[in-house]
Amino acid sequence: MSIRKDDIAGIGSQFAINGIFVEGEEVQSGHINTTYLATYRNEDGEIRRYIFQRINENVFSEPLVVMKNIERVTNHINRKVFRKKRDFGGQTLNLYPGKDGRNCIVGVFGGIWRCYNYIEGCRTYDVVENTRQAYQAAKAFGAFQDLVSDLPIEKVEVTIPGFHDTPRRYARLIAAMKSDACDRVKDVQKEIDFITSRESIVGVLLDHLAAGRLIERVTHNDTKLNNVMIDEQTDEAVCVIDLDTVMPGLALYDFGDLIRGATSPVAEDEPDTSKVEMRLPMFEAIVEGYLETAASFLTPLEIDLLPFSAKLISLETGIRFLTDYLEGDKYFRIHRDSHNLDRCKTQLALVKSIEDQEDKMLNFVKKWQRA
Ligand code: GN1
Ligand code: MG
Repeated sequence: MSIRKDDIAGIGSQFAINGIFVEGEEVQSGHINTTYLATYRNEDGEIRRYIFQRINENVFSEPLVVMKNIERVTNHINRKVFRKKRDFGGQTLNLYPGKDGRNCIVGVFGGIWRCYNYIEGCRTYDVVENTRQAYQAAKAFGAFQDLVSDLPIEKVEVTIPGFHDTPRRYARLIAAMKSDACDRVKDVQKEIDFITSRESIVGVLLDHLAAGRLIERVTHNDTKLNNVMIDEQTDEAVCVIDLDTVMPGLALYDFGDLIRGATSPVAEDEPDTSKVEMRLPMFEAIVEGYLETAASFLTPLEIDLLPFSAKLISLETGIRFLTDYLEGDKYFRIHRDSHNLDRCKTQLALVKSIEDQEDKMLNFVKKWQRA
């Protein structure tokens, strides 16, 4: 889909926002939705910026349910934040309604669009630069889980069934491998062997859930480092974004995804996997940040499983990238040939790096538990 400046202005004209449209540009981030940053000038000359986002209906087959979840969660968080006068640096995520009062509009090419405030003075990072950022991001996601911990779970609907069902992801990879629709299996035998030799771990968390040892909570489900807005001046996490996958889930998948996304010195699609590494100081900073805000509601078993969760979701994400590669790159947006394969390889390298350090990771968590 290519979209012109006029189209962006046209989308904006359907939302209940003030001012004159100045400019709009695409934000090249995220693998799923299409995002634009739009600038407006109010009558008094004040500049206001907004995010317009088109929901990917290939991924979210029920965009209106996604919007209902987001509305509930942002309302819940904003009510609490205002009541307690607590606000991570002064900004929270708000939905701007359409002029008809609904939480989204039908815009160009029939797509479903929503409008958020732009979180000013902040930026996102694809690669973590220091332990402070890692700590801050983890603290923000822990705080997010804490803020929604009293939102009844039935108020949030499942928008992508089996999203973090690792056994199901694994089964889909095996099916993709068998059908080999794009004749690519021959190039990825090493990756397939790596994954299949770890089949025994894919069900561990869901088995605990089925046995009643873990419970579902309202979780974010996509706690990548670049889904948290970080203050450019202070490096403090200001606000968690990308609420599309907020659903009932396991807190552990959120924690693990933080380790996956904020411990390696290179990006998720780095072609040279020898550079991929789960760096222990980043892990420790994430544990400390996360537990600062999440320890009050986590169970001892959840805390024990923190290191394992990092390994599992890295494997799961590797499985998802490889499946998409074998199926012809239909899910994750790619920017080059073999992009999904490169992404898969970094995930598997991360799994290996975590395995090599799992004892040390566990020791750190145990030390924290005893303190
Ligand atoms: C996708 O949209 P984005 O880039 O924040 C994906 C996540 C993956 C992530 C991997 C709805 O997130 O599950 O972990 O890519 N989101 C969806 O980078 O599938
Ligand atoms: Mg995102």
